[in-house]
Amino acid sequence: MSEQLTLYLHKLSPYSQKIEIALIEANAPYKGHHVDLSNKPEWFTSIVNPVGKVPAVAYGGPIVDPENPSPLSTKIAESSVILEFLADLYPDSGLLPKDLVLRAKVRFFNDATTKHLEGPFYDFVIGRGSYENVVKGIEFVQGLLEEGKDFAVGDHYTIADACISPCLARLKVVTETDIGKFPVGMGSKLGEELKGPKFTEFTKYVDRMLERQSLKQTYDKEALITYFKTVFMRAQ
Ligand SMILES: N[C@@H](CCC(=O)N[C@@H](CS)C(=O)NCC(=O)O)C(=O)O
Repeated sequence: MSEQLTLYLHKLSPYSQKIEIALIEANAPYKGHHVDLSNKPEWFTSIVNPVGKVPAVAYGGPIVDPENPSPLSTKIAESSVILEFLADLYPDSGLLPKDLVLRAKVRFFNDATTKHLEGPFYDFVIGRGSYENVVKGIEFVQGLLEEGKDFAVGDHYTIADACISPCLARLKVVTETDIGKFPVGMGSKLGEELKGPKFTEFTKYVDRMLERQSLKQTYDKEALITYFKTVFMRAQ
């Protein structure tokens, strides 16, 4: 039996959401604790994650108040590291396939989607990236998807799906609402482009991922839209 696991998270953080999704997909018990990033508690940076970012995990040790973390638990940060840790902790969950080639494919998918889609997309949303790079990223990801398969890699849900899903949810919001610091209309234009025949495989994959219970359970679309409106309000 695994030991206690406390996940320090922020409800609007896509990186935190990757971890919550993976935990739910693995049917793993955990305690989620929300960290106020606008007023970070001292104990969080001094004991849990010196970098001050969520997600972070405290694993093992006694069961304690999350705001008073035990020195006996192991603290782990960085969503990519935590995803792999969960896959190792729950080897029967299928979060990482047993087959070595498929495992490598999962890791490549995560590396590629982070670099080619997540990075360019978040840059685009904050007004520092280009539309073309987002489209290239989508093309790249689509190129990794195998026709007729439901998941990113192989025949099961893996950390590859968990890793990309929060970004897909935000892509959907941006294309539906046109909220972002890019020039007016570019978000909607991307939405229209994604409806075309060129991106059928990608769009079908997005729809499948957004239908997962683990995604729905960890994602408050209205709260995200409200947050995006506040943060990415364009100058008039
Ligand atoms: N590379 C990190 C990124 C984590 C990250 O940027 N988290 C943001 C929330 S989405 C954060 O905690 N920001 C607070 C801060 O930087 O002060 C990961 O994958 O875990």
